[in-house]
Amino acid sequence: MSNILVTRSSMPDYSEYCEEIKKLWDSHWLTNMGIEHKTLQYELEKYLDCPHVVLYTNGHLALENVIAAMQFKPGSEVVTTPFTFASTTHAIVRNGLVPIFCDVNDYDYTIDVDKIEALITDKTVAIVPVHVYGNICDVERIQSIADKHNLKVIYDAAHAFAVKYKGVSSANFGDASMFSFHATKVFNTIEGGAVCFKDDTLVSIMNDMKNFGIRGPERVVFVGGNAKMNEFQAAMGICNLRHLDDEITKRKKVMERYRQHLENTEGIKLCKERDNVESNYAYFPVVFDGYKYSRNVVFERLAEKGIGARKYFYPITNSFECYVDYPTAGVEKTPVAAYLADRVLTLPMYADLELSDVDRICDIIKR
Ligand code: T4K
Repeated sequence: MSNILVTRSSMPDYSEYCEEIKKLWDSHWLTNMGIEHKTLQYELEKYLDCPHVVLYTNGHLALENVIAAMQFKPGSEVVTTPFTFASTTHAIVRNGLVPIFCDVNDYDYTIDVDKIEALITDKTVAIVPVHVYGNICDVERIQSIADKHNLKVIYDAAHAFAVKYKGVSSANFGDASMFSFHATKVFNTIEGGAVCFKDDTLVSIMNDMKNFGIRGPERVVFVGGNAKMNEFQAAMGICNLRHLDDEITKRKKVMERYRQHLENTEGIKLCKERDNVESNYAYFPVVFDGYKYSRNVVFERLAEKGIGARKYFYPITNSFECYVDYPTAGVEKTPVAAYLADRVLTLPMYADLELSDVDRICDIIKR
């Protein structure tokens, strides 16, 4: 039996991708906002129903750059959560800002909105919440807190591509949202990412950030870097976008099969979904609390059988070695995130995962 990993990149047919990149051999135009880049940007603005989508070479640089674009004073504080991938916290810190870790709720593992205000000081400039696993944060409460305290809201929406809340695309909440188009994501451009927003004035700065601040052959207006998406990445995105809705439908079937097996199992907790959310079924996290085996034992048993579940997200970012000297670090300050990190396992989830494989995975867990 072949190994099953936590996810498997979605790819178009080989011939479809070859057809899409054929024009690159004709033009020899490989990067710097060529035709594929322009087409993908246009397609995504339509798909996400968002006025501005700026493409990036990966999600992390997209997040780092959108935070930089806000031009916060160095040393300012940003309220965020540690139950996330390293990228979220690193993007804040690499901008010279101080992450203030807020706990998550034990319902859908997004930021606990009841705990945000107590963390706000006169140094706070922004909230960077994470739509973890594709679960949409309480965007209404977050916005009202931000409005009250005059803070920016930048969503790490790396997991939430194509998710809608009350019919509104996840690209449209807060001041900006970052998506990751990494190979492991519901929608991929091999590596890639985007910043999405409504504010027209952000367009030029986000473009300057990713292309050296170059505005014309003889004009450089800003000290930007290089974070452009290339034509091969964009071509992959154009192809993958054509099949995305089908992929999400297939993911839904995988999720339903897992739920049939695992729901109402003593000691196993499944993530709850907020009302009015259209999900992308990005991940299938399971929390082992009082189950007959610990998370780590289940992880090892699955691995012995060739099944690569993952401990997303363990360790949490406020326990990383690189943050030990930060006064705001320490898992004891975020007990729910610490509890989850010790108990959660994300099970294999991708569109082409066979339902019989889901049966096998659940059988191993239950035995
Ligand atoms: N914010 C959040 C909340 C994020 O989760 C991420 C990324 C970011 C920001 C930053 O976005 P990017 O800059 O990455 O665009 C993976 C991904 O590398 C990372 O993108 C992702 N989050 C994170 C949650 O997962 P690893 O170290 O677990 O990946 P890896 O290489 O172990 O791959 C996991 C599985 O995916 C493999 O077992 C098989 C499958 N896979 C992997 C690759 C690389 C494929 O099927 N194809 C592939 O090409 O970090």
